Amino acid sequence: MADRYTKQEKAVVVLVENFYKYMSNNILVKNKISKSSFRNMLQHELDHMLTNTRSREAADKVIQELDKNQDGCIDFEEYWSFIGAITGPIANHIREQEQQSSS
Ligand SMILES: [Ca+2]
Repeated sequence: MADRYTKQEKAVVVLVENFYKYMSNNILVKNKISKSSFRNMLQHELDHMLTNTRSREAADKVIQELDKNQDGCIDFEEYWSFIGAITGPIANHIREQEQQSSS
Protein backbone atom coordinates (compact mmCIF):
# COMPACT_ATOMS: atom_id res chain seq x y z
CA MET A 1 0.00 0.00 0.00
CA ALA A 2 1.42 3.36 -0.97
CA ASP A 3 2.92 5.31 1.91
CA ARG A 4 1.29 8.52 0.80
CA TYR A 5 -2.06 7.30 2.16
CA THR A 6 -3.19 8.60 5.53
CA LYS A 7 -4.04 6.15 8.32
CA GLN A 8 -7.73 6.72 7.66
CA GLU A 9 -7.35 6.11 3.95
CA LYS A 10 -5.39 2.92 4.67
CA ALA A 11 -8.14 1.77 7.06
CA VAL A 12 -10.79 2.23 4.36
CA VAL A 13 -8.62 0.36 1.84
CA VAL A 14 -8.23 -2.54 4.31
CA LEU A 15 -12.01 -2.69 4.80
CA VAL A 16 -12.64 -2.70 1.05
CA GLU A 17 -9.89 -5.28 0.42
CA ASN A 18 -11.37 -7.48 3.11
CA PHE A 19 -14.62 -7.64 1.18
CA TYR A 20 -12.73 -8.92 -1.88
CA LYS A 21 -10.71 -11.32 0.26
CA TYR A 22 -13.87 -13.10 1.41
CA MET A 23 -15.88 -12.62 -1.77
CA SER A 24 -17.15 -15.84 -3.30
CA ASN A 25 -15.32 -17.44 -6.21
CA ASN A 26 -18.58 -19.02 -7.27
CA ILE A 27 -19.72 -17.39 -10.52
CA LEU A 28 -23.37 -17.57 -9.39
CA VAL A 29 -22.71 -15.40 -6.35
CA LYS A 30 -20.20 -13.09 -8.02
CA ASN A 31 -19.30 -9.90 -6.10
CA LYS A 32 -20.92 -11.19 -2.93
CA ILE A 33 -19.80 -12.94 0.25
CA SER A 34 -21.45 -16.31 0.90
CA LYS A 35 -22.84 -17.10 4.35
CA SER A 36 -20.04 -19.54 5.17
CA SER A 37 -17.39 -17.12 4.00
CA PHE A 38 -18.96 -14.35 6.07
CA ARG A 39 -18.90 -16.60 9.15
CA ASN A 40 -15.18 -17.17 8.43
CA MET A 41 -14.63 -13.44 8.18
CA LEU A 42 -16.29 -12.85 11.58
CA GLN A 43 -14.09 -15.52 13.17
CA HIS A 44 -10.82 -14.51 11.58
CA GLU A 45 -11.06 -10.75 11.32
CA LEU A 46 -13.21 -9.63 14.25
CA ASP A 47 -12.64 -12.15 17.00
CA HIS A 48 -10.97 -9.69 19.39
CA MET A 49 -13.59 -7.00 19.18
CA LEU A 50 -16.94 -8.69 18.68
CA THR A 51 -18.41 -11.33 20.95
CA ASN A 52 -19.85 -14.64 19.79
CA THR A 53 -17.90 -14.62 16.52
CA ARG A 54 -17.44 -18.38 16.80
CA SER A 55 -21.12 -19.06 17.38
CA ARG A 56 -22.76 -20.22 14.17
CA GLU A 57 -26.14 -19.24 15.54
CA ALA A 58 -25.00 -15.70 16.38
CA ALA A 59 -23.28 -15.35 12.98
CA ASP A 60 -26.38 -16.56 11.16
CA LYS A 61 -28.48 -14.02 13.05
CA VAL A 62 -26.11 -11.23 11.95
CA ILE A 63 -26.22 -12.47 8.36
CA GLN A 64 -30.01 -12.66 8.40
CA GLU A 65 -30.24 -9.05 9.59
CA LEU A 66 -27.66 -7.86 7.04
CA ASP A 67 -29.10 -9.68 4.07
CA LYS A 68 -31.62 -6.98 3.18
CA ASN A 69 -32.54 -8.41 -0.23
CA GLN A 70 -32.67 -11.94 1.24
CA ASP A 71 -30.59 -13.57 -1.50
CA GLY A 72 -28.57 -15.55 1.04
CA CYS A 73 -25.35 -13.61 0.37
CA ILE A 74 -23.78 -10.36 1.53
CA ASP A 75 -23.19 -7.81 -1.22
CA PHE A 76 -20.90 -4.79 -0.83
CA GLU A 77 -23.68 -2.47 0.31
CA GLU A 78 -24.80 -4.94 2.96
CA TYR A 79 -21.17 -5.47 4.04
CA TRP A 80 -20.65 -1.72 4.36
CA SER A 81 -23.78 -1.35 6.51
CA PHE A 82 -22.30 -4.08 8.74
CA ILE A 83 -19.06 -2.07 9.04
CA GLY A 84 -21.13 0.97 10.03
CA ALA A 85 -23.11 -1.07 12.56
CA ILE A 86 -20.04 -2.47 14.32
CA THR A 87 -18.22 0.83 14.72
CA GLY A 88 -20.33 1.69 17.80
CA PRO A 89 -19.50 -1.51 19.75
CA ILE A 90 -15.85 -1.34 18.62
CA ALA A 91 -15.56 2.30 19.73
CA ASN A 92 -16.93 1.23 23.15
CA HIS A 93 -14.42 -1.62 23.27
CA ILE A 94 -11.53 0.76 22.51
CA ARG A 95 -12.74 3.23 25.17
CA GLU A 96 -12.93 0.43 27.76
CA GLN A 97 -9.38 -0.69 26.89
CA GLU A 98 -8.11 2.87 27.20
CA GLN A 99 -9.82 3.32 30.57
CA GLN A 100 -8.35 0.03 31.84
CA SER A 101 -4.83 0.97 30.73
CA SER A 102 -5.03 4.45 32.27
CA SER A 103 -6.35 3.27 35.66
CA1 LIG B 1 -27.97 -9.95 0.15
